[in-house]
Amino acid sequence: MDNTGFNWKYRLLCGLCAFLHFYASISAESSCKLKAKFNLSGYRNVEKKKVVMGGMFPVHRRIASANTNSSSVPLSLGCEGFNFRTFRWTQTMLFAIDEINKRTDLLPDTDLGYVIYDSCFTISKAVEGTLTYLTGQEEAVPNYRCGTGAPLAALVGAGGSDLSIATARILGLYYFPQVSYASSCSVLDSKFQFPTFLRTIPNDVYQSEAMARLVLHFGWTWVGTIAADDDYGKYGIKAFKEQVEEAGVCISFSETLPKVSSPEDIQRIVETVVESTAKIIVVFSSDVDLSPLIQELIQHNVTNRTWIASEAWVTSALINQPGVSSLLGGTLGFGLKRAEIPGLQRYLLNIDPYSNPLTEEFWETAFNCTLDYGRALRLAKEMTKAAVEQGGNTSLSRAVRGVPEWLCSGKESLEKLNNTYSDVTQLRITYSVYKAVYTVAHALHNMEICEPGLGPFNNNSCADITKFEPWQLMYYLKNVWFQVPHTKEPLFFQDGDVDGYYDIINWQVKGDGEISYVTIGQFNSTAAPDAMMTINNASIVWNNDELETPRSV
Ligand code: TCR
Repeated sequence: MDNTGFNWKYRLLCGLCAFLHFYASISAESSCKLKAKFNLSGYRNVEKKKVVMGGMFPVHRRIASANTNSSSVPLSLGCEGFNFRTFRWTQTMLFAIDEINKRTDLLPDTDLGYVIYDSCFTISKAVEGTLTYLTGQEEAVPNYRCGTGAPLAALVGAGGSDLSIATARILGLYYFPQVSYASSCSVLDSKFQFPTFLRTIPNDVYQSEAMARLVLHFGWTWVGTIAADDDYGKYGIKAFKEQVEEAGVCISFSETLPKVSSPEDIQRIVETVVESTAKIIVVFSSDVDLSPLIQELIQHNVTNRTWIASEAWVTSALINQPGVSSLLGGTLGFGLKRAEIPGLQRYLLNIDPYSNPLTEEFWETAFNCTLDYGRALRLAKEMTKAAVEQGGNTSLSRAVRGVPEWLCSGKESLEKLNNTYSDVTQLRITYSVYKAVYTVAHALHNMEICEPGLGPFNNNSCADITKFEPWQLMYYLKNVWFQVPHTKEPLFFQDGDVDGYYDIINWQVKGDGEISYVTIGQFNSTAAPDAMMTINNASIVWNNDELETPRSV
């Protein structure tokens, strides 16, 4: 246990780990009693104040299919499809909180705790999580708020824009701040609709503009577009189209990717792509929604296209799978600012599989095993049964002998696994999560160090960090200015938004067929209009290893 005196525990709600509550050393009879215990050893044995921060991440890809039977009590649905990339984001939030709690110059008298929710990439789960967070109730009861315990700071989240739009509307009612790391949709800039929404990811208006400039830069006049069926895809592609059409570019086709699995829709899009004469295809979508289409295009041996990637899939391991190079080699796309975060990889690799149900699920999915002896025995028995049906003999001892095949010890080596989770070469959204956590910490810090009589509120008063109002934290968030640790990047908001900066990334196929991401230019919204985009044409490698710019038809 470290000398910050914080000892974390989790609570699992709603069975299938739909929400995970991690609380600061709570003697957790109920979530209304956020009583922290303190480690009184060491020199920092003064009782610290505490504040709880919320985090929401799409750790699973979808909710399990709904039970349509209306004759029994409806239950909150479970989630499926574990996502290693987004789980890394979750762990990065914990890493940042850990770093902050160890510091003596940032929030010296306050410990940060956290509550984390899995939105499962689904609006209903995000709303459910928000209500649970606000009310402190396991079952979300609006308008109910626990009277005691540590105050809640902002919610870091929620992931995709459609989720954040839903959560920001609820949080906005209470003037409760939300700092998003991935919701880039342009509608979220409306302070009228979303008064307490801030983000550390640039607004997509910049990305759409950058894409349009890219198309015009290469003189392409005929392009196809594909967008996800969500706010990110629809608004992003709309802004792109408006700008290129104004410049005389024609849109050959506009397709929308299905949100729920639909092989027919995917088939139709494949046909459109194959039949179209457009060789340049712009895709505004998350990797999760795009992946089924990419798999199908590979099956159809589609080549000779140039893909323009939006930020959400440009460095995604879910898309960049073995075998994609003939389809996607030469892709150009936009990536957020990348950073190195010292110590993060070590932290990720040192994860304790037993610390909570999400880490357990992570471990079991990563190593394709179970940590539970009883479950391993059950699986081994089932295998023996299957063997018997095929004429073998069965016995308990045989089943027991089969257990090691299923059981994992929790000591397996993550390092050897080479999983996206611990890959720290492309920390872009991850860096955005890191910035969001520091943003909240700096706002709280400024609140903590406020001098009575010199404060920003009524009669120059200060807010009390042990019982502040959400709008008071909002004041500090809006006015935050700090340099992000390690990178020294200055961070501040202008109407809740940050500047638009992107790396322009080219997918270059190496000798072994693997793809490397090569930065061939930048887009910077703060530069003069004709200097916003810089591209080094000569360093681009196009599809089929061509060095010459492809034509649009
Ligand atoms: N903004 C998207 C969601 C998103 C995302 C990602 C999801 C972005 N980048 C990377 C998964 C992985 C950017 C939105 O909906 O606003």
